[in-house]
Amino acid sequence: MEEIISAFRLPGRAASCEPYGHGHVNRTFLLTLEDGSHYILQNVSRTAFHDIPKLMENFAAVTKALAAHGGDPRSCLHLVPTRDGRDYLLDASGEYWRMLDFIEDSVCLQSPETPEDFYQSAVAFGSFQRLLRDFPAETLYETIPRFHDTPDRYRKLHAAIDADVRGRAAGARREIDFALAREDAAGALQRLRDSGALPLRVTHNDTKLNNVMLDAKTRKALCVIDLDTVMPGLAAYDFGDSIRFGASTGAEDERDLSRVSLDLGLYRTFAEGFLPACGGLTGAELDSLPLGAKLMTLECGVRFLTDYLEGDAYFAVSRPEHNLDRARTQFKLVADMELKWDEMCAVIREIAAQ
Ligand code: ADP
Ligand code: GN1
Ligand code: MG
Repeated sequence: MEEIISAFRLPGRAASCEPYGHGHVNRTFLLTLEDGSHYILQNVSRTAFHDIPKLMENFAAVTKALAAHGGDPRSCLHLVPTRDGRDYLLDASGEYWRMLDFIEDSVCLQSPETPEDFYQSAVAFGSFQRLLRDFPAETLYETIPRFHDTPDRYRKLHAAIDADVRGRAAGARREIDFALAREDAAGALQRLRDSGALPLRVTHNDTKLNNVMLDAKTRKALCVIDLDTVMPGLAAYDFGDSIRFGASTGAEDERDLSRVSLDLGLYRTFAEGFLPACGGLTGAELDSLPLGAKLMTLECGVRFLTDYLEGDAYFAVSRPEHNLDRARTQFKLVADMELKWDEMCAVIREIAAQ
C-alpha cells in the first residue's frame, strides 16, 4: 500500500490507511497524513468496470463541468494527481487506484435520520442532473453498457438460473418465481427509452443515499459522489434508485422482511425535493417516476439474485446468503409498491401540479 500512496502528489507523509465506507463495488480507504488531513483512496473495481482509463476520463470531465458552476469547493469531488500528473495509478499488478480530496465536515448516511436529510439528497441528485443539462452526453463513455436495461438484466438472470454454478437455484425458487412473474412488465421503462418517449439526460445512475454527502453542520446537500456510473440515462433511473434505497423502512440487507416496506411519506419528501431541483421534466418523464421506483427496485433485486446464483462475484458480501437477503428485501419492496401504486402516482401528479 505504501508504494501506491507514494505514487500520488500528496503534501505530506501517510500516518494510516484504513478500509472505509459501505460501497459494494469499489474498495475504499481513508488515508490520514501525519498532519491529520484526510484523503480517500479507491481501488476501482475491475469486475464492474472494463475500461477504467476511459471511466476516469468521464470522471475528470464531469467533475470539471460541476466545478465550473462554482460554490463551496466541497460541492464537487477533486482528484489528487499522481506524481507523473495522471488522474489515476495503474499498479504493477494491474489494479487501478485514484485519490480524492476528503470532503471534510460532512456526513454520509445509510438511511435518512430525518425526512429533511432525504429531502436534501433529492435536492443534490436533482441539481446534479440540472447542472449537467448542457454537458455533451455523447462524449461520455458508457462505463457499464446496458446498466439500467432491465430486460438485459433478466437475460443475465436466465443465464445464471440455467448455469446454476453453485447449485443455489433450488433454494432460491420463490425469489426466482417472483422475478420471472414480472419479467414482461419489467421492460416498460426500456421500451419507453427505445421509443424515444423519454428524453436521454446525463444521469448519475446509482443514486443511493450513501452516494451523497451532507454538510455536517447545516445538514444541507453538499456533494454527489461515486461518479463511476454517470452516463446518458433517464430521470426515472435516478428518482427510482433513490426511492429504492432511501424510502424503504428497512436496510437493503434486512433479514426481517416485516420491517421492509415503502414509506410513502419519504417518497413524497423525495419527490418534493427532486422535481423542482431537476426542473423542466416533461409530462412523460413525470409519469415515468413511479415506474422508475418500482423497476429500479425490481432490477436491483434481479441483480442481487443473479449474483447470488453466480457465486457472489460482483457485489461485496459479508455472509453466504447476503445477496439472497438483499434480493428478498428488494422484492418485498416491489410487492409493497404494487399495493401502493395508485398513491405513488397520485403524489407525483399532485407535486407536479403545484
Ligand atoms: P462505491 O462505488 O464502492 O460505493 P464510493 O465512491 O461511493 O464507492 O465510496 C464509498 C464511501 O466512501 C462513500 O459512501 C463515502 O462514505 C466515502 N467517500 C467516498 N468519497 C468520499 C470523499 N471524497 N470524501 C469523504 N468520503 C467519501
Ligand atoms: C452498487 O457502488 P455502490 O455500492 O454505490 C451498484 C449499484 C447498486 C447498488 C446496490 C456500479 O452501488 O448499481 O444499485 O450497489 N453499483 C454498480 O446497493 O454496480
Ligand atoms: Mg457508493
